[in-house]
Amino acid sequence: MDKNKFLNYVKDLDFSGISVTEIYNKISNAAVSMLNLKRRECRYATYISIEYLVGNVFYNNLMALGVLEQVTEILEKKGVNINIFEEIEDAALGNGGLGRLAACFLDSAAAKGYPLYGYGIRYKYGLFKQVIEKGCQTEYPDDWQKYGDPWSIKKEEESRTIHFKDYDVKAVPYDMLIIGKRINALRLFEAEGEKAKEICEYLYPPDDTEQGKLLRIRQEYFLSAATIGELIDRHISKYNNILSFSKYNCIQLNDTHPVMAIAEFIRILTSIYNIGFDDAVKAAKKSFNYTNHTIMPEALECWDYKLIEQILPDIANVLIKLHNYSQAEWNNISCQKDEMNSMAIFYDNKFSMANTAVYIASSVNGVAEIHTEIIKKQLFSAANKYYPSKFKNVTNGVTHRRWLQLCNKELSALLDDSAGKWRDNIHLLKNFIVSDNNIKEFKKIKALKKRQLADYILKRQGIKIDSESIVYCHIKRLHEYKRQLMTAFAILCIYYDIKTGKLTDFYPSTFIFGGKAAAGYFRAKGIIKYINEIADMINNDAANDKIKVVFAENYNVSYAEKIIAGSDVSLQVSTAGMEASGTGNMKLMMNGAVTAGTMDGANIEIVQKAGKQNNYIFGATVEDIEKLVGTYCPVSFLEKNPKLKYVVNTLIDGTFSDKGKGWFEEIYNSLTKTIWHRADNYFVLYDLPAYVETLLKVNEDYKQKDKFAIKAINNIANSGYFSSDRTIAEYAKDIWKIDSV
Ligand code: 26W
Repeated sequence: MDKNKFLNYVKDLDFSGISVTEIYNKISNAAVSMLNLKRRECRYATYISIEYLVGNVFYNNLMALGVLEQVTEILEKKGVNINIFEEIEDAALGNGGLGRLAACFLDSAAAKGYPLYGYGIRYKYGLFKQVIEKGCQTEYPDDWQKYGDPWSIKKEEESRTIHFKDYDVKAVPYDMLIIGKRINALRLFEAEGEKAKEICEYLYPPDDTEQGKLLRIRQEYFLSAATIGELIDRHISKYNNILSFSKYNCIQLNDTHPVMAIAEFIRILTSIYNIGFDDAVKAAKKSFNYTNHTIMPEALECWDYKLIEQILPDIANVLIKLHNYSQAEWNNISCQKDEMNSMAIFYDNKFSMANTAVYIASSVNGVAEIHTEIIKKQLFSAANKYYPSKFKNVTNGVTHRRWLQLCNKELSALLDDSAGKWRDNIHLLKNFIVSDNNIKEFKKIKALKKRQLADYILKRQGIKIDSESIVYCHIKRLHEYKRQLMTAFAILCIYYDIKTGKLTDFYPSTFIFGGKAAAGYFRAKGIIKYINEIADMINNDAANDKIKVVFAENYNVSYAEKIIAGSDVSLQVSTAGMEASGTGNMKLMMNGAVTAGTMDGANIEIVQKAGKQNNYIFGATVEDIEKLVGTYCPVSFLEKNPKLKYVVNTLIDGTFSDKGKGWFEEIYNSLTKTIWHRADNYFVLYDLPAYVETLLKVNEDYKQKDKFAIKAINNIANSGYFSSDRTIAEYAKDIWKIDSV
């Protein structure tokens, strides 16, 4: 079906008596029937990720097909507002950072014509739906398939069997088409079989029990083996020579979750193609690359030998052989014992998935300059010493098609006027200059997006915000290192200064939090409750007309699009050295928010590109923290700051109640006592005074509306670097060696 036939089909649709979901499926199915996925005769890159956070693909795909505007008009003539499909919930097959990045990469690769296919798991339930009940996060299954999945094509005939020691499962592929200059696919495997159900039921099932760990291992192997098996079979059927595999394929491992793909690859070469172990390792070294996304120890997977051996004995054997092989290699280059232990694949009866990846991968990259320096100096310092050419930085990026063109079409239109063909060549954003017209137009557009955001929040949560106020947003997964707690304290500091009359001319402000806490993360859920308690107190204070606090419920890709377009200030306040990169910071920069943040992750590069004078940097740096450790005493720090002490004491003085859950006292203790972490492990109290000062400076500067708009325009003009089009071009050239067709 071609475009005109598709549009005529939509025109002829009779919507009477059918549901939004049915209309959604009819239009999507018709669009998919227009497409066909044909693989090319060229070198491919394969991206393996345990999670993809694709969000609502409907608008994105219609835009990519170039029919979004016509469909919008056709529906309008039929009395249907295309926004009704917002209720089709996001396919949240990811939990945040690295899963959304994977989705951006696939979008950019297709848009720029690179042959990049994604491989993942088709979870029955994606990341839980967050409902805030009495200020607390409650998790509900995200039954995303109840809306149908019209953008995926089931490929039953390409199913394959995956063997565990105790049972087999069938991996059934579904291709979600990724539309751009060329059409690629995200291939998601669904597990079928009587015991298979649990394997693709939930994303990241809890892995604190042995059963949970085994399930996680099964998920990771299921994905790895289905992908590698398919890639090898396809290569053999086309070239009939396993040793030319790396000439036509390269594989990017998205964090450590798919690292068993390396062992599976070697297992197949040695046991099926009778390739010697030495040659199989060499072939693996030419085929795999690894991206590290975090230095948090809890995220660096190490699996007990006995767990792997219990369900995947062959994989355990390969990993042991690989360990011995690597130790021999390191002996030959006279590594010291402690260096060999820090690089060891097998150590303390556990397999280190990160060390396995670092040993085999020909490229190991971090996701922002500072992060890559940290993994070279700390996490993988020995490997960096002996294999320096392996280590690269590829700073993250986000697709500006979703995070600017789709979510802010008004700003995109303004950019069309002054930045030429920026949509296809994002570097042209540099032509978005500061002019009277651009200042005027930008202010109008930001005001409009704020009104739209206010309408969306009112409709979705019944909370009214002042769309003339400054909108600060702190939107990201709840984690202590991201310091949502510090923002909560800063708001209280400002609120109390207004109450006591110390702060008189504070410009009305709205603080929007958004993000989910991992279901088992006790302290993060306590922080959500604390934020909601603060919101209740402040929002219901009749005397207060200066501050509003909103916790965006069930923050997901669609909600993010609205908040990002409507925000003035992007709060990026992680403890320096802990946020590998961040990607929300880039999305907000593209939409004209200034960054109030610490020198961490990609914030550093954002400020480099847009200029310190157009952003607000504060807080301890990585170097400062290295000096502070061992000398910093939060309790005496509080004694010296009575106002901070008053604010922090609201956790335990009855100002707020956590309904007896013990959250608030536990948070208070984490700041003031050394429990399993040192007291105030993330330097929340230490950076708090500077944070409050920064928020007040932003507030003061905002009153000069035109000067503030100039900062925003400079951020937008310098945000092109943070498009995933640039990121993908770097991976394609420096790591994958693939061409855009
Ligand atoms: C919120 C805690 C957390 C930390 C790490 C959840 C999940 C992880 C994953 C294991 C890794 C991950 O998602 N890291 C994030 O990856 C993004 C994309 O590269 C980065 O922008 C984030 O800084 C990083 O935390």
